[in-house]
Amino acid sequence: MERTLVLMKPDAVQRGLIGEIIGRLENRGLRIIGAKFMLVNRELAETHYAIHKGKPFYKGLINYITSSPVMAMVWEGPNAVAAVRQTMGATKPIEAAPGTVRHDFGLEVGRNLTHASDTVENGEKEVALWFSSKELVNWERTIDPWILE
Ligand code: D4T
Repeated sequence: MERTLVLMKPDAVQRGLIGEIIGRLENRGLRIIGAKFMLVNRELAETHYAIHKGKPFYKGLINYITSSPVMAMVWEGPNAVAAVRQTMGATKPIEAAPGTVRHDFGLEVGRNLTHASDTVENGEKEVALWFSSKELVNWERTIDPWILE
């Protein structure tokens, strides 16, 4: 079972879209196993986005993610990484398919509402960066046999 880190970025929180976006992930059958509403400090932001250091958009990206609270979550399911990326849509909202979060609620890449891990390996790393093992909840969902084969 894969795990993926999902962030509702500050714009999603400010715009009151947390419930809408969580609803889409729940409707798909993904299972939430951790969540916290938090301010992101610069150290965490810089570690999370280390791969983008030096790029022209890096400073704006760090300022954006630290500007206001985020809702950080861990979601689990078969192919959870690809499934969540598909639900969120392409990084640039203008390239995101209709029906995806970024298409339906976004216009600009610097306000693209969510983050979702892009590979299984990064999913594991990012979950470990954002959550301690104590913050992840092991629970059984009674409807799973009707969602998972
Ligand atoms: P995140 O990591 O925020 O989920 O976005 P993606 O995984 O979809 O895309 P990414 O890593 O390529 O980009 C990280 C982050 O940087 C912002 N960005 C990106 C930007 O402001 N301008 C740009 O040209 C690019 C490529 C948006 C997402």
